Order: sequence, then C-alpha cells, then structure tokens
Amino acid sequence: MSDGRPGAADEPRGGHAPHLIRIFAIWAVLSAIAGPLFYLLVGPHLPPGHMTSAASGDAWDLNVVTTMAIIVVLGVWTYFGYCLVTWRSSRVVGEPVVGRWGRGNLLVQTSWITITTLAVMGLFVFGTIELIVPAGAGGGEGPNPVWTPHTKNPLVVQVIAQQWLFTYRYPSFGGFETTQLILPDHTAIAFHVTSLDVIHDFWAYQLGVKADANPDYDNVAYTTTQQLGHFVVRCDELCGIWHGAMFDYGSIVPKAKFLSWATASENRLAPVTKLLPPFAWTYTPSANGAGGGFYPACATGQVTNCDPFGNVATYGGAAKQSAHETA
Ligand SMILES: [Cu+2]
Repeated sequence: MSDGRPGAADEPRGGHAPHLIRIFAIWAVLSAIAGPLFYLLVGPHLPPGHMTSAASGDAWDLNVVTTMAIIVVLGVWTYFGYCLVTWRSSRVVGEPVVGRWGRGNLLVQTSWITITTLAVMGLFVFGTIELIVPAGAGGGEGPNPVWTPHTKNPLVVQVIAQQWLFTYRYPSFGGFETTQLILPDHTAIAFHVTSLDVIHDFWAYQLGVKADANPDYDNVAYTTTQQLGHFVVRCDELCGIWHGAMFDYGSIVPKAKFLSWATASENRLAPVTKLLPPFAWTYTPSANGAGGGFYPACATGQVTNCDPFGNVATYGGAAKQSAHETA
C-alpha cells in the first residue's frame, strides 16, 4: 500500500501478479500444441481435395487460415478462462478493478490494436498472393485474364450453361459439343465459361474452379489437373425453377484415354457439329432467356416471325380453330 500509489481502495484486486504474461504464456503453450496438430493431422484432409492445382491451393489456404483462427480463438478462450478463475467472486471481494486501474491499460490497448492490425493485414497479403500466384486460383477472371498460367497452350474447354444443363465444346477437336466433361490428367485447362440465356455459375467443386456463366460473356478460369477421378459440376447461381437439378459429373482420365475419347467423339459427332453455330467465345442468347427474343436476323429482315414466343403461343391455335369451324 505504501509504494507511492494512492490508497488501498485503489489497488487492483488479485494483487500485482503478472497476469498478462501468464495469459500470454498459457496461450503460447496451447497454440504451440493445437496449431501444429490441426495443421499436420487435419489440414491434409480438408476440402476441396487435390484433384487440381486450384483445389490443392484452396485446401492449403483453408488449412492456414483455420490454423490461424484456432490460435485466435485459443487467445480469446484463454483470456476469458483466466479472468473467470482469477477474479471469480468467491476469491475477490467487491469490485474487481477500481480507480485508475479501471480506466485503461496502455499495454493492453496497444497490443490489441497491433495484433489485430497485423492479423488483418497478414490475411490481406496472404489472400492476394494466393489469388495471383496460381493464376486466379480457379476463379473466373473475365475475358482478358490478368493472371495466366506459366504453361503455354492449355487445353481449352468451353462451358456453355443454359436452363438447365451444362454442355462442353472442345475447339481443339473440331468444336464438338457434348454433355460429358472429360479432362486429361496432368494438363493445364482453360475453361471458357458462357451462357445462352440467364446468369448461371459453373462450379466444379473438387476442381477448385468456380466461374460465373453470363450470356454474351466469355469468363476464363484456369487450373491444372493432377489426380484421376470423378467430380461434380453444379450450377451455383439461382437460374430458374430447375436450378437445383442443374448438375452433372465429370472425370479426369489418363491423357491417352482422353485423346482417344476426344478424337472418337469428334468423328462420331461430326454430322451434328456441322449443324451447330460455328465455335465462338460467346453465342447469341436464346429466345427464351436473357436475350428475350434478341434475333439479329430480325433486324436484317431475314426472318419475318420475330416473336420468340410465337410458336409456343400459337401452338395448336390454327388446328383448334379449324376443328371448331368444322364442328
Ligand atoms: Cu443455372
């Protein structure tokens, strides 16, 4: 009491034990145990797995960020636990902190601001690097990607979304179009994602690839395959009544198997491919979708019936009419 400070009532209850040092020590020990345990034992099994470079990148990012989050949570729990035990009412009589001790603590305040700032800025730098280095990390980068893979000549696969399915065109194989998404192993892939009607989203979860499919827009996403197997493709943008049913499955197969499948499909589908619009990065939106009947042919007068819903609206009309007349 006689150490120069104001009277006994001004003393912090619980004495002058080095509480902050103790809290930091407990936190450090818990973090040193739990952090590496999670990172090494749980981390390698985190989604989305390792089928592609993008997926591996995502899984590692998730591991790093979750390990950091565990350390932060342990800090909060340690602080709460220490406070509950040290200043519990059965141990301390009266108000636990009084006088100038209750008005602030420069060390606590500066540590709090410094640590949280470093954590947020660290995440910002980490996230930015993890986006740039793996060439967009499997996300759609628009028609002119800023970040491109080091590998030259990736396999181009065009993803065409429409209500309510995905089809895939392979321009290196005559531009055939199929509902099967087959990819060769250990190959850089450039997905070119577009839509024929409304906004969809190409989400191949296990590939770590997710890119919006917009009509009239070529959205490019890169990844490199690195594991054989099957994966799920889902539409991840509410696109109408059967959005929930808009999914299919794809496969990563050995390079030789892919080549034989692709050349066989090119030959088998050649008569159909001839009837398709020529391969392009985008296509005219369909009559029933976002285009709402946008027919360039109407403007040039090549087509006279420009009502996109005409066929549907008049279906059975004339037949019904004549049936009524003859009745
Ligand atoms: Cu969709």
